[in-house]
Amino acid sequence: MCFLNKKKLQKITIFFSVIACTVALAAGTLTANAEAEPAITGFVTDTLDLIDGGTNLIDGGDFESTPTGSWNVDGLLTNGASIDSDNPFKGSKQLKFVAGESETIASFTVPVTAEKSYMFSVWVKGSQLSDDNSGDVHFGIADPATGDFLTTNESNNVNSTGTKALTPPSWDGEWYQRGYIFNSGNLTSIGIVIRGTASTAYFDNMVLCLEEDSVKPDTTITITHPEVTNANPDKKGCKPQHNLFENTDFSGSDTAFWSEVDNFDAFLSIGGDKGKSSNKVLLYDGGSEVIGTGATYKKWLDVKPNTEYTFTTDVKAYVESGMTFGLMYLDGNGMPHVIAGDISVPSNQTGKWMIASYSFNTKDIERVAFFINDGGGNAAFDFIKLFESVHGTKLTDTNADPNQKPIDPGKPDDGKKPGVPSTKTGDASAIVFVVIAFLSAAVIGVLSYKKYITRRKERQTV
Ligand SMILES: [Ca+2]
Ligand SMILES: [Ca+2]
Repeated sequence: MCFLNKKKLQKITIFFSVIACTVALAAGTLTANAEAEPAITGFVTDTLDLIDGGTNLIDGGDFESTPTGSWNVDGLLTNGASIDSDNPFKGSKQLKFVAGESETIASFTVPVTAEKSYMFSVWVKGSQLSDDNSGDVHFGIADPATGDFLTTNESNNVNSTGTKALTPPSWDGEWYQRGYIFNSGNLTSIGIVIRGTASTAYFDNMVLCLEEDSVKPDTTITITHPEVTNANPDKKGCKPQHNLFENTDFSGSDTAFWSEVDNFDAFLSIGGDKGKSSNKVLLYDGGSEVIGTGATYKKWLDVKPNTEYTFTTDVKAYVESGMTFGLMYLDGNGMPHVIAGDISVPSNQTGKWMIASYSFNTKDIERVAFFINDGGGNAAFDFIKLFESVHGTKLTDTNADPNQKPIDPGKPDDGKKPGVPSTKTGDASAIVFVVIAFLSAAVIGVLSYKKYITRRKERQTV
């Protein structure tokens, strides 16, 4: 394609365009049988799903079972990537990529037909930025011979010859679908490459298919959302064997249930209550400011659908805290929602053990997460419970007055991420929270990674 049909360039570059076309034609004449270069042809696409009955050229792209081909090769699995079950997007497993201090490159190849248009897509989640995670993962289709990512068809333009890779669009710990359309050009196999330095990201539902087999993602999967059935259940307690949480008074030495979860090390630890050091609790340290990073800890648990459960926890804010917590779930399209609302300790209740508790029906949901959103300040949790309400008993294991009315969890707010407080009409503190949330987002957005790290280091020395 020569420049002559690019209208905006036509007038000013007409002379050079003629030369460029002449050169291109001459080259074409000299290499009449040359095959086309592979190239990305559609960076912005909404057809990132495989049509029903279509063929995914990546065997086991959901990473649920180990197939005989495609990704199950040393080039991928011994180079920073592994199959893990700590963060699945769908099902129970996903690909986890952990890049070390020097650049890590994981790849595998897939046979393709030359001169065909293909769609590549994957769900990706970048871990929160931290001391160990620089947010540097990039991935996409590469030429197996060179390892270079494909260029866009813009590369025919002398002004743009760079290779193009995809990145997680955000490092907020949420899943996003990324992908593009490309032409295989002269390639009969393509490389799927993930590269990065000092970064962690997760991948699931990876698809490579002919473009004609790609369709718009179905965003119309509807579910019946969980419903709060009782904002102050009588039976807030249960026997240990009915509690889905483990080591819920934190006295046990095996802390893996709580600690082997993303973001635990960022702002959580298990240690003595500041008021009574012999009582082990889950300690939240979001620094001395009321504004935190907005990062979220999520401990996922399997639940039965259409079943009533009760959630109860002790919580104490040592100082005024912007930290929020509660239970969340994902809808059929993978979007997060909060059951009831984000719970926060009222500022006039600091320094005292409070109870948060409500009962809800799971409806279509089979997984919920206990989340803690890093909103700043210091707090502690103890005796965390989630149990089927039929097993409910009087609450006896609590640091608080068992007859205390639980903290109002507020209203559910569909379609928002946990940790962004909902606005309650006429509630001045809620408005303050919203301002804080905006400030928090702005702070995170503006601060560079280095400033963020400096801030966390400063906190650690306080
Ligand atoms: Ca999966
Ligand atoms: Ca305890």
